Amino acid sequence: MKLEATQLAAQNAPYLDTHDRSWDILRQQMESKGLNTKALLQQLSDLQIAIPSWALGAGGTRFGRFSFGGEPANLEQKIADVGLLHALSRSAGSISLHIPWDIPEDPAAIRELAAIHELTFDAVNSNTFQDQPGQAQSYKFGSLCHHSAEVRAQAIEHNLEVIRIGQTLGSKSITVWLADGASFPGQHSLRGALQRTQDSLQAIYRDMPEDWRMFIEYKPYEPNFYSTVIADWGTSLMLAEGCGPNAYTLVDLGHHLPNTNIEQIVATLMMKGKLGGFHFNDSKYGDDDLTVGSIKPYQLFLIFNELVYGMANNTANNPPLAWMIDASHNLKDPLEDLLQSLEAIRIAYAQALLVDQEALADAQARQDVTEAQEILQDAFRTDVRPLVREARWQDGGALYPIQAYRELGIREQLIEQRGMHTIATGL
Ligand SMILES: [Mn+2]
Repeated sequence: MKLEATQLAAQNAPYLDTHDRSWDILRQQMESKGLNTKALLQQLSDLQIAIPSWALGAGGTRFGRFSFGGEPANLEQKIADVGLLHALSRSAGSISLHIPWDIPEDPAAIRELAAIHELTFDAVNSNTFQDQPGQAQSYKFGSLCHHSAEVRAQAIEHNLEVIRIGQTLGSKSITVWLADGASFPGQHSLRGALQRTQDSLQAIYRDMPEDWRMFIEYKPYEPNFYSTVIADWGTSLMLAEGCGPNAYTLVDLGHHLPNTNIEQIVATLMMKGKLGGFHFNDSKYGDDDLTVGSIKPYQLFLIFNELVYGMANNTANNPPLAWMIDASHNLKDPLEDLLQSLEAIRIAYAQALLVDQEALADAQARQDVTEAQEILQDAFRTDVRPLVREARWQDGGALYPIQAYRELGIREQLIEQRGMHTIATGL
């Protein structure tokens, strides 16, 4: 199913007046502060977030999974779902594939289908945290870190295979996330496991095409509960530097111990030009994979503030970032949940763009702590939703994406086409 521009225009029509009034007020406010609203609209329009192919069905926990009607049953339907998200939000212009869950059988046809939905292929993701049917070696005790050279060789080859599949679709980067670790002290040599992981990553990097980038994701715990081999950003950065200039650290918001200062990690990595990618979600306690902005919107804003600062002061040539939503939806309609995440990301970005960086630097130089806080909070407390809406509307999207999704009866149509009991591949 594909949304047509005329359908969205008709859907927007009754709400245009109300939107225009709120946009006029905000635009005048911003312009009186000397902000260039045209430039802001363009910056918002340029921020495109990848949707992972595993996020379109209902997620689950280790206690159970409750399916959702009309889930996409194959890659073609997943692309159609991302196409719907992009048509409504104009901010989900790419898809991130997980291999082997979504191996394209006919890459040319898949590329063509993606193009119809105005989508490109972002980073591909490897999987050595599960065993696949027919696989010779098991990853039960690790993959790239494994004691056995045969297991490591199989895991290295899998990553290279993922890169080859990505090449057929026009991807230019691979994200490596490892579940490798130990659940009990003494289970493996901490140093030995790290050394083997470094050697394995270097082997993948050596065979990676020159125009590709490798993103190394970290996570402090889970599924192993005593130690994760790549536990934190420092370890990831060290491994990336050990691989070479095209290897970068990837920050997943949920992959930190509680209360970690993630914005500081962003600032540090961008200072070194080594922040490659970003996985968005939100959490209260651990890797909860909740909707972006649902728990800690101020933290998300502070992170975007560092990203905006880093992009504007890019002395270390940090490349453009690969943005992706990495959340799970146990309760909500996955598409509605993703629309909420996309909106939260654009809102935080818009708020960060409002920060008066000059005034902030001046307040910092004068040690005026109160004023510095006022500057940040003034931006954060601005209701930027009319700005985000205007950018989306100018790009041909829905003024109110979730409302449009519901009024157009999209889930009902998907259930009618696909049935109540389809299950999307993924965890
Ligand atoms: Mn992630």
